Amino acid sequence: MIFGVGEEGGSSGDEQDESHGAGSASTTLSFIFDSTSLSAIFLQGSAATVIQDLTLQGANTNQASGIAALGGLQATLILNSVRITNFGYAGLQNVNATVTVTSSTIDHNGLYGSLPLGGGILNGGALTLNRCTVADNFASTGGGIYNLGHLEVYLSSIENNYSVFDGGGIELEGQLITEDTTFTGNSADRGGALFWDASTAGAYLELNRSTLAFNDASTGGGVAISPTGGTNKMGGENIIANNTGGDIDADLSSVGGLNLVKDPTGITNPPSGWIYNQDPMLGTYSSIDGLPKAFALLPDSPAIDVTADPGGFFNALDQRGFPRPLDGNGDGQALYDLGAFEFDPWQTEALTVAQKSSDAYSIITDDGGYSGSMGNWLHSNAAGDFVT
Ligand SMILES: [Ca+2]
Repeated sequence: MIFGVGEEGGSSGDEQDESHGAGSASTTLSFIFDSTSLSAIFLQGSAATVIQDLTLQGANTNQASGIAALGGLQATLILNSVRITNFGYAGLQNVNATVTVTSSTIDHNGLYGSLPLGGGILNGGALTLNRCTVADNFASTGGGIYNLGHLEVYLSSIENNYSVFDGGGIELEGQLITEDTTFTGNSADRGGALFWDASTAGAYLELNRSTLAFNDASTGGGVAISPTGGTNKMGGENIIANNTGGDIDADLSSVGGLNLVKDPTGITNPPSGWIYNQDPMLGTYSSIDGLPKAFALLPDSPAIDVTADPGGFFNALDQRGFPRPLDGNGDGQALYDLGAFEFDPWQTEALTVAQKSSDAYSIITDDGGYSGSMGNWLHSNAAGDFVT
């Protein structure tokens, strides 16, 4: 469903198929272009536009985007529960507008012909992503996102994007605030998850409480920053680990914060007070209720209960929307964990109990020291103990 008062549908492509799913609130529009086109949906002018419950599907047959927005910063576009997939150019081009994207997926774009800047998203305006997945996009630079403007990413997953040159997940040449977000499976020559070209005046990076793991690059599998200096801020409370090509390639002489970096060999002037050379003990990479995926933390992870000062802006929830901070190590202090996931010992115990038996069970937290058989009953010998 598309509504609003902006100019819509100004594409020069041919709309081949429009189907409304029976009994579903979601609509799919499929596009096959017969010539080079800017986009399937073209937004111009200063009006506000809302698009929701819509799938835009290209055919990778030329360099067209799913949506292009160029009405200026006063023009607002809201995308809610939208999927943009299989377009040959960047799935979403925000040339200079103010765009907010919520609960949406941008995937498998950027695969046609001469590769674009920004396979999933090319942003030159003001863009905010909430609970979004940017996955499996392809570009020359900025596999998932190429950001020249102001970009904020919250509670999202940037995964499996590929860039020939820099920035497998995100190429940053503007301003970036990222919180409670996971980068994984992204690949590039420099900066597998994130490459920051810090030469741009006024550019900055605020990366907070995010997990960058299992990305790949020739250098800086997690993060690469070049050149050094300027307003080099980095952010804090992140996990940057298990990336191929080193976790960070940067001179961090002017950087503070607190981060866990498993492989710091690529860091020039490593900041004091960070956690180095420790395995964060990441668990499964999974999602709840279709939300963007996140890595769990295993019990005894060094990322659990690290700090009372979370930094950043919105720090009451982890990537899954669970409250933080929680007391993850049972010492009576609720401290923030590093990364996008807040470890919940109660949930872990519940899962462990559920896996104990397929039969009905009961739990006794104080069995009075009884040592005889109790069948499927799970018991502990001290009041208040968890059953494990
Ligand atoms: Ca905690």
